[in-house]
Amino acid sequence: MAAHLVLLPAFPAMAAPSSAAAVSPQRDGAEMRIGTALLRVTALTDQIVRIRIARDGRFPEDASWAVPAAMRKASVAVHPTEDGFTTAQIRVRLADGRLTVEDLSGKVISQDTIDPLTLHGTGFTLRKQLPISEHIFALGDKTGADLDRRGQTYVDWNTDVAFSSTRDPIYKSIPFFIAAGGPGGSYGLLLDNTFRAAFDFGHVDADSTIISAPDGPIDYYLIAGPSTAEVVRRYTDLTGRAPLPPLWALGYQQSRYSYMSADEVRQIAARLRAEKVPTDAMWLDIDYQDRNRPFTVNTKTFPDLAGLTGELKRDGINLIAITDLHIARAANQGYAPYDSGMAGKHFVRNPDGSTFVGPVWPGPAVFPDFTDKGARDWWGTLYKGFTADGIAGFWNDMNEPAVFETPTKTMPLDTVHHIASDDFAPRDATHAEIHNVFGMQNTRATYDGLRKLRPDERAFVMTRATYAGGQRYAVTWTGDNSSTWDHLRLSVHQLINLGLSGFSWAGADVGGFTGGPSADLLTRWFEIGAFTPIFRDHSAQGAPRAEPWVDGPDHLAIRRRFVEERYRLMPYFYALADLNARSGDPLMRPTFYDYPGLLTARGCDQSMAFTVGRSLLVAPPPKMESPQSYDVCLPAGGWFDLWSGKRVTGHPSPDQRDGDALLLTETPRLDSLPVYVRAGTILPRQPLVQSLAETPKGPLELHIYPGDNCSGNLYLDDGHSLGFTRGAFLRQTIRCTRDSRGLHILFDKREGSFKPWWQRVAIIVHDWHGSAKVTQAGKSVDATPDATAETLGFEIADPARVSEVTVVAS
Ligand code: NBV
Repeated sequence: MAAHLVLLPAFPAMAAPSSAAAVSPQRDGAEMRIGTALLRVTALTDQIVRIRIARDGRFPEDASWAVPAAMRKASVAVHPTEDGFTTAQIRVRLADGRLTVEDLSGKVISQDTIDPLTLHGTGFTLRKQLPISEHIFALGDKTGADLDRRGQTYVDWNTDVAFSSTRDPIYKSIPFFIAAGGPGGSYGLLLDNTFRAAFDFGHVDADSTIISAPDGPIDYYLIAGPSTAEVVRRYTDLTGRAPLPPLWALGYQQSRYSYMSADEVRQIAARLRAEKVPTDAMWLDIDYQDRNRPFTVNTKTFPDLAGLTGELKRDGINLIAITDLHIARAANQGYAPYDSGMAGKHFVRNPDGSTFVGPVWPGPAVFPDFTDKGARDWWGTLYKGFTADGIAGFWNDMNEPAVFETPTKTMPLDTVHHIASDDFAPRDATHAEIHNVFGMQNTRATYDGLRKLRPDERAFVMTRATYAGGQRYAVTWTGDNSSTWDHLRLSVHQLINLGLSGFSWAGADVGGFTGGPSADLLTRWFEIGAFTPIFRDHSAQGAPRAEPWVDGPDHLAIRRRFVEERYRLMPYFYALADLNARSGDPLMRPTFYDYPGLLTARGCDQSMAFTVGRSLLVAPPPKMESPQSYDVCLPAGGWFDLWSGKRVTGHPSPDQRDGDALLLTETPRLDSLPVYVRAGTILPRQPLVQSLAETPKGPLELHIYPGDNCSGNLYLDDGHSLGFTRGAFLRQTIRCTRDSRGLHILFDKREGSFKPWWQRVAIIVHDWHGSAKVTQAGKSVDATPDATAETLGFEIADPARVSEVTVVAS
């Protein structure tokens, strides 16, 4: 049975009367009465409208954890119409008590069903039409058989659970979905309600999207596209963007629950270096602590944490430490987090006013009241010791919050939190309201604390639980997955959907957390993991080891090759990171993000394919264990094989719906992963390093894959400070065009003051046959054709200024 029906059985349902009164125009929207309820639509921008329904005519307070006040206060003037209004981009109709959003040509973007609102007690249900052509995405990393969520029902309730591919709810609640493929294009819907909300996409009723919550405001945002990319960008305008992470966070990261001592950490680090697996971070899980108490160190096994971090740092490895939120209830034992937290009244309370105590890793524990800014500020100060010790980043786990020895896995719903934050009126709130934002506010406290302690450094926080907008404070990972092929497949869908939900920085435990991967599975996971935003190998206590070398030299060699490829592609990844921080475009995307025709492609099994930026298309075997060949859909325009550098030719698809896409038949091989480069890409690469802290030796490489709209981006800064916000960065677009005279490579004006590590740039033109004459500012440049590789290569001085290079066949 659908979860939303299970959730709301206690109240007699009451359909709001559909005979609506007249629409009253407002400067920035319109209002309409529906029985005793009042519906208000406000245009925040020309493509984002906010819909609030006051059940008794009075709106609840205008405050939000997801949408910062400045954005909620934004508005544009609208043009009133008979049944609603228009903005410069969309038309909003409020006829018969139903909300319809159309584009200006009259194509429906989103439309309520008949009788779209039911009020039941404190709860409500909203119904939207789900046209046959619509597919559903985002909603965080919720599980499912497919990337598309259509036909499924989901509940938002942050839950600590070692999940399966059908399990819901799991750790995060991001009540935002994208409907793509409808008549008016893609739209997004954010339900800004922190209670246990439910979403049903055509499961209960094949033609309806049903949204419900047992309590809280009826408050949601509709974001028009028409493209999915525009929806995602606007969603991150609304809820904020993930900040640019430190460069090292893009490198390979090695973790385990747990590396038990400083010596073990040293040994693993030494082995990574000896085996030449490039690495930038290592993680300390709970066993580095004294009796599992957050913000302590077991000084027997980790006698000199500062010494260890310094040593690793000199070797180019950053140390990240877990700091769970459950503070041990350890009175009078010199445990400062407990003593200072109690003194400041910073913990969550029982209804009778006493401090709530629940068992977690340290035994009886107390829980910081993260919705109170005072408690958040106090929490932030707890990082002082670790930042002084040189710990580079922090891991906020268990923040659903997980509580042991209770069937609900969390605290009772009537536990009392205090809200004193943002533009909320100060008040107490029950856990039923706060549960889903608890983890997000935990990461906010950590992030803000780190920003204060190291004001000019980028803060790196990773979280398990979060809510819409949480991308402003932390990166995330998908929690306790299993070492199965099914979970590797699932992880691709989870990471794509997280990217569409604002969480562009996300990873899944490479190899799987529980169970221990087979050699083949771990190898394949490294291959795919190398193209995911956060690339971290992690495994559970008691599970077989999962470091890259565990299955012998042949597997290690393949895994190393993929880690190396990630490092060589770092200039491309970092330029995507910069774009992401400014636009919201995720790094890892569904193929239809940049190639909308692929949304409905049928001639190929697209279920594992994804793009990294617009230029790289990664196409793992859709049936992961099967040796059977499969067809990859390559959108029109031409593609190159990343590994051979050569142009690939596909065959036309027999299915009309595939548009102009070509199909390419691939046969799975464990030692390779099909990755294609869009024709029209200028792909930056760098010489191999073992750590991103190392200065690469040699020239920057620019690989030119000729094609339409040919361009590429460079972005660089010091990789760790906020200097880039003050101009200390390098940003440059490079374009290429072809005409009867040959190929022209144009270096645009460079922005920013940062000086690059390279003095020379090596240019490799792909799909080049024969010799050539290359000139730059009238001077000829030596160029070497390679008949086997079908390339032309030459080197120029760093093109810091606007310049043009011309390549003419000779
Ligand atoms: O801190 C231990 C683990 C951690 O390794 C894992 O990644 C988290 O998802 N943590 C959960 C606590 C309990 C695991 C059984």
